[in-house]
Amino acid sequence: TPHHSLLAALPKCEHHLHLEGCLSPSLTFQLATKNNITLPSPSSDAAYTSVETLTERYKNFSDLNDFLGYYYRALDAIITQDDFEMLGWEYFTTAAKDGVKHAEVFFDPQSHTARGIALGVVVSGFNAACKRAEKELDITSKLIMCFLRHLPVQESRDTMQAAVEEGYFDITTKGQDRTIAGVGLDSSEVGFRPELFGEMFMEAEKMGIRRTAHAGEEGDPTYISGALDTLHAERIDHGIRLVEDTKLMDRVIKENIMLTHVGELPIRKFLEEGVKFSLNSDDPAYFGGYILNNYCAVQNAFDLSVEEWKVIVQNSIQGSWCEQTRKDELL
Ligand code: ES4
Ligand code: ZN
Repeated sequence: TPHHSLLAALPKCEHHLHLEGCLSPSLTFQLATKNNITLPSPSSDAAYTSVETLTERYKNFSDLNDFLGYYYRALDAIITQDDFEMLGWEYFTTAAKDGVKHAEVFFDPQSHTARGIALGVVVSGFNAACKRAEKELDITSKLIMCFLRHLPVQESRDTMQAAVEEGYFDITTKGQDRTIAGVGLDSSEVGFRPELFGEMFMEAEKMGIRRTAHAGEEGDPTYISGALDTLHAERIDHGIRLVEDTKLMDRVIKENIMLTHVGELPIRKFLEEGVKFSLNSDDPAYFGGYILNNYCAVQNAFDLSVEEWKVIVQNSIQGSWCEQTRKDELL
């Protein structure tokens, strides 16, 4: 597109990227072979016949749960600490090419610990990728540990407790080089209300841990207000359905809540009303592209002015959880 190089040069901050969502079909097959893991047989699901058929299937998800089924299944191929570091590195090298300067990235520990992989293996692998990205790519980063809301809340509590006890949060660490700054909430939304996780998030807040939650992606606006009221979410991931509730929209503006990865649909409205949002990669291996692709798609759809892009970029720097000195460098 004509604006590609202009958009590529913008100093981007990413707030909505699932590291597991960077697992491409080719990397899935590659790791499955290396680790001797059997993916579903093509006779049970023809999508697993080849990299090409799986890639094709990824273009036709019917809804969030259809996507999540493939997303969780592919993770079976990831086993070792090096695998996690490689997946993280896959993200950071691509992000660097797209002009990302600071990235706050999600991971889903329960999708791995449920398969018998130690939390420390997951965290250390991703953490290593973060450290390497800072050194070699000039990308600063934070990890956000997400809880899978479709699983029993007790499993999330156990995960939280293990992460605190093992010292993985950057606020609780004792001189170790850790990067987990916050907690999030993801997976199937409808029927798994944010309120279920209220107590946990309040404990996290007391410890000084940052908080965000997927809300209003498929769930109605009460999922957004629930996340603000009971999780004290500092950002809302997606939040597309905020457009349905103007009163809530006023609150989001007043409380300076940033939405992440809103997609194309309500962008013009959010810009006009003054709702802050950032554009992000989300699950690039599944939804056809990294952050720059999404910047370009928005430009193609809305033909935004340079001034409007400036607002988007500045809001995404200000809405980051990095140190003020880093923000000053990027602004
Ligand atoms: C996700 Cl797009 C999306 N929504 C909810 N949970 C997720 N986990 C990974 N991608
Ligand atoms: Zn997401």
